[in-house]
Amino acid sequence: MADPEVLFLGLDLSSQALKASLLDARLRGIDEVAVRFDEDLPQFGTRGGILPPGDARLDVPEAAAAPVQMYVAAFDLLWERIANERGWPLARIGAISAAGQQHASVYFSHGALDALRVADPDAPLAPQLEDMFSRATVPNWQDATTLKECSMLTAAAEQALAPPPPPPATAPHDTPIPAICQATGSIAHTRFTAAQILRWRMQRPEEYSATERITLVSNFVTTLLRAGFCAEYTPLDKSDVCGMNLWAMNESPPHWSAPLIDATGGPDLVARLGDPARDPRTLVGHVGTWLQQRYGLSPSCIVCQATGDNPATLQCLTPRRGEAVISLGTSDTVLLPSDTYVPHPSYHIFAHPASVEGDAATPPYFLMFVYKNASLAREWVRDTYCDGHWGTFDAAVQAAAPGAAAGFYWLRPEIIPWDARGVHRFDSTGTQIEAFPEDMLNAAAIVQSHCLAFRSRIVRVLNGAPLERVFVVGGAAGNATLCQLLADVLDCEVARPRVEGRNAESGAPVAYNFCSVGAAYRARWVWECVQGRPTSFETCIARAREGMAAYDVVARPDANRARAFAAFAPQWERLEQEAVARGATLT
Ligand code: XUL
Repeated sequence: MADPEVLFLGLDLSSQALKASLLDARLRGIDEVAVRFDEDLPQFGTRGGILPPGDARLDVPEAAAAPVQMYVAAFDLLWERIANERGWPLARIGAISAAGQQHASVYFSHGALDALRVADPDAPLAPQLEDMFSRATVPNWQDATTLKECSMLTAAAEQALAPPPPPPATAPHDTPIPAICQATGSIAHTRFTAAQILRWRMQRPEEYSATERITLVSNFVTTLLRAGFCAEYTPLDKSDVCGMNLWAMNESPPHWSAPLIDATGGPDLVARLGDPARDPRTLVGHVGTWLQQRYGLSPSCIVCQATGDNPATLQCLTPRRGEAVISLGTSDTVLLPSDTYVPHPSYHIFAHPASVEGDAATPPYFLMFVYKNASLAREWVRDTYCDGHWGTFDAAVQAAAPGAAAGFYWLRPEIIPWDARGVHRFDSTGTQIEAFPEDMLNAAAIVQSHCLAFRSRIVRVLNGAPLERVFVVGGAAGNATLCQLLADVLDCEVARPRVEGRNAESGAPVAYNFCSVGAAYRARWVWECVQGRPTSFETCIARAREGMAAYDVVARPDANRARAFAAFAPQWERLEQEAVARGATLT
């Protein structure tokens, strides 16, 4: 068992904030601190953490990107707050890991490592690293300026890669799988790193040539943690690398995809990216002398590999086979562990961040489905048809029988189904109608559709295996009506992860950011392994939390309604196809 005095730190560099969670050896939260970019660093002029359209610092006016210097300034401010405002016992931290926004990339110029190695602990990092970056901005996941580059990458893969083998029996093979998706686990996406590198390289070749290393945001954070005498670029993580459209996951062992590397940056891109770490337990190194001398971190404090924010959420909630995570927020996201590599254009498949080759305890992959028309569409229905009140909306949802009305509210072009648009309504016989007889039916129609959309994809991927439990997180997870509907439609238990931890001084519950907590879980696991007690991620986390409930069940399926939804599901799938085929219509 770990020394109870040892503490674990998880960081999360997301679009809007840099957050830190401090956990004890039993993984109870001790405290959380955040630096919010817009409010805490107003000198960078971001909105929602990104530069406003047309800002002179953007390499194209309509890009979504953040100034890289803001992230270094946030790192400085975070440690100031941790050490001087909150007085965390930093010498007791045994291990640190991080999470970073997926796909987003940071560009270090030649000589940057030398600058990191001579970082002066008497000064903050930002002014010392001013000339360290060859690209002034970090492309954000919301960027959509790289459509042309996506087509180029898709064509390059199609031309170079042999026709894909027939999909395995478990694959949902309704759609042809492009070569890039077969190889990298995702079709070419505008926000993925390859398209972002390619556009910038074609537009600013001199900046590309000046680049020594390209990291993702996750290993950018761990690289900063190593600042000082022994600084090194830390490696890309095996899960985060799958969000680049560059990593051939379909090969064993996986490797950089030569045709995609060539199309993106030419063969020397590999040297700029470095060799991704294949084992998540492999130590990155120790915390750098800059942090040791400036804030008193212990020289024995280890830095573990960092991963993407969605993989970190998966680490935090550790769904097992037959369990899923559903995050209900600005977008709705489903994370589903998988034993098989089943790429499909409508979702992403990533390596499971805590999987270790040869250890069957953790499934090797997880799938991610992202639905764009989520809480904003639900709010639109609330405001348009339910007097702007959630109470009215919920009552309407509760009153409606399964399949009473079907509706699709794709206010913005949807991801799943790809590019679906418009608002479409159908009555209980499946006939398309302009408006429901009662406005309130829109509330039932939208949430039934959202839950059925999750169901149809999960059921296809599980291919007969039961779904036992979903963990719900995100803003809408607190809505009991929605949780009950999820339980009825998915025919499984719905649970909310248990928040553990109280602030030592105030006694108040510690806020719980799943990504930074998931990063701290990784730190706890790697630390255990480094002590000479190798174990699987799941076992380590379960042992650390022994005796503590990990979640509360908030809804169980009603058998009659579950049967009715199962009976309605095939018709709903037909209606979804019909709505997609109709394209945009007036609302
Ligand atoms: C995932 C994605 C977003 C970012 C958010 O593919 O683009 O969820 O990870 O930071």
